[in-house]
Amino acid sequence: MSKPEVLQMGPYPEWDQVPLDAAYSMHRYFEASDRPALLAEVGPRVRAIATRGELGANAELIAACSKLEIISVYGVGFDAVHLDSCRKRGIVVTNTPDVLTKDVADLAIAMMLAQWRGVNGAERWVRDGSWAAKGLYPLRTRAWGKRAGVLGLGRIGFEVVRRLAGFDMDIAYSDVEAKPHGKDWTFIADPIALAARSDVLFVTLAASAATRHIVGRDVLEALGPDGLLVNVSRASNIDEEALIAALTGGKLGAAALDVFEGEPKLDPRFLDLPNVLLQPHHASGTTETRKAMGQLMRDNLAAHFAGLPPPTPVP
Ligand code: 8YV
Repeated sequence: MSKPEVLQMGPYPEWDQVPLDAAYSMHRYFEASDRPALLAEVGPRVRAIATRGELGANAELIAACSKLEIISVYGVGFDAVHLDSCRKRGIVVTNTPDVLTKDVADLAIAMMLAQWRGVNGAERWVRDGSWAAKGLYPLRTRAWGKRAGVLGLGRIGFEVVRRLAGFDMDIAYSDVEAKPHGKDWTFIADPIALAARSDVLFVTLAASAATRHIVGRDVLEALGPDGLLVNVSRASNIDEEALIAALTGGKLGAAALDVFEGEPKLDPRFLDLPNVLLQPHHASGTTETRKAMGQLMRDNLAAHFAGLPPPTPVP
């Protein structure tokens, strides 16, 4: 029997690519010099799209694949997949939740510590000879005991909060409603009020049209000139224009960002801001987690083509 044809939106590590190539006829969309021509040729035969969280699959692409049955996302976020098209045509969408949660939370905490304790600058201080030439590194901000706000108490937000509790922090969160698993922390429905009582605000919301720019000027200014914003969710949750304005105008103290509009080509103004920590969307980027994500993405495809329900369909 011929192998199912799969359109591949981006590269995967070899440990995923080899089994994918063995089980399916993979068409590498991201490598095609003429993508529309590739789509016109293979689109009508493609039964699955294998994609990544940040790449998704847009309406045009889905429309070009008339026999599409499943979109398997390597990542927890499926905001870049055009869900309406999928719903209308009964296309299954799967993602890789849970396996990456703790890594994303770890990086969020690392970013907070790096900013408050000046880890990158202190390292440069040693390397460039400033320690020997100028003496002690300028004092930084204490992390433990601070007031933390978490915007979105889903799986990742919950793991961030658990870690923050180890820093003896006063913790509050916002979500659409108070969560049973959030009973030990203060629920504040309004993101502006949450920001106003926080020294650090973590954005851990699953992105959707409803959350677009939920962190706008009001939230940023409520966080204030001494506040720190940490984003490990999606860039669309933050109004980047407002963020750059707040950071340059002294209305917001600092930011630590793992995600950007138009990434990897981020707004060049970020590169000139000394009060921003920039990360290359790698919150899930550990070998252990990426292997688990790849396995789960392949398990979803394999179950579907075996006529079984995939393990992690999106709701
Ligand atoms: C990416 C992510 O999928 O989980 C998500 O939603 O955005 C990430 O884990 C990862 O960078 C691989 O592309």
